[in-house]
Amino acid sequence: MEYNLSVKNEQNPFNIDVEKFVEQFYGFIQINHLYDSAIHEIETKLEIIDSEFQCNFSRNPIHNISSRLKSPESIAGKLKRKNIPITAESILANLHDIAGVRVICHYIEDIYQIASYLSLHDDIHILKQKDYIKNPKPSGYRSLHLIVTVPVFLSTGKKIVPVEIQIRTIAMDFWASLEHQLHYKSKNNVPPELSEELRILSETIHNTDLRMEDIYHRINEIDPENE
Ligand code: 0O2
Repeated sequence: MEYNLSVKNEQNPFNIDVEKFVEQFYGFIQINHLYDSAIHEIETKLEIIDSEFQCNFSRNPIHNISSRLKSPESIAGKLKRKNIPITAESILANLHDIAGVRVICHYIEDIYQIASYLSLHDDIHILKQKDYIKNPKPSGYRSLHLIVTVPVFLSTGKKIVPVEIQIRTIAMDFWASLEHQLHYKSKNNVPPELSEELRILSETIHNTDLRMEDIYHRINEIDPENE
């Protein structure tokens, strides 16, 4: 069946400019593919760092890697907040966190080691680093954020794609996941005293991280074969 969408009629009640719609639609599909490919490139690099660590030191610094493409709602919300038009071109030009990779490490020192190994890759360029471990957010949030660019090779040539990498410990991730869920559930209306309690809990969790790392080193001093 042929649909006539070029004018406002029963098949096109909103009088959509179909040509423009199709162009934008394919634009978004291409963007999706590009960022998804960039995520694969970064994940592969991280997996190689982790397995080399296992070969050399008989332990894995990475507990788990996950990734996500920013949701359309979240993209639209961020562009709106920044007063930027919602188009494929402006997404490419203005947002650096469409592709996100989260790396969960065992110890705090693993976080900095992973970041430093990654920075040695000559096809990776670190655009921005935010250290929310040394400078936690007022909420208590701790994590190391890197905005990096990675090349993706397509049939049309090389594209340089930004990816946000969040690196944190299991303990920091435990806090961030629950805190995010609590804020989401309460639609951001968390009373100040509960926000303060969450911040204090983040300190407690951070102290636990430091003590676990200390125990790890003390055990390795007893049995240096492990380090
Ligand atoms: P989602 O769903 O992950 O996309 P920017 O303009 O990019 O520099 P932005 O986006 O505020 O500024 O960057 P920031 O604060 O460095 O990092 C944003 C991301 O960090 C968030 O993603 C969260 O994943 C995480 N994050 C930051 N602050 C907190 C916090 O207080 N609690 C928790 N649980 N997570 C936090 P988005 O964009 O919010 O969402």
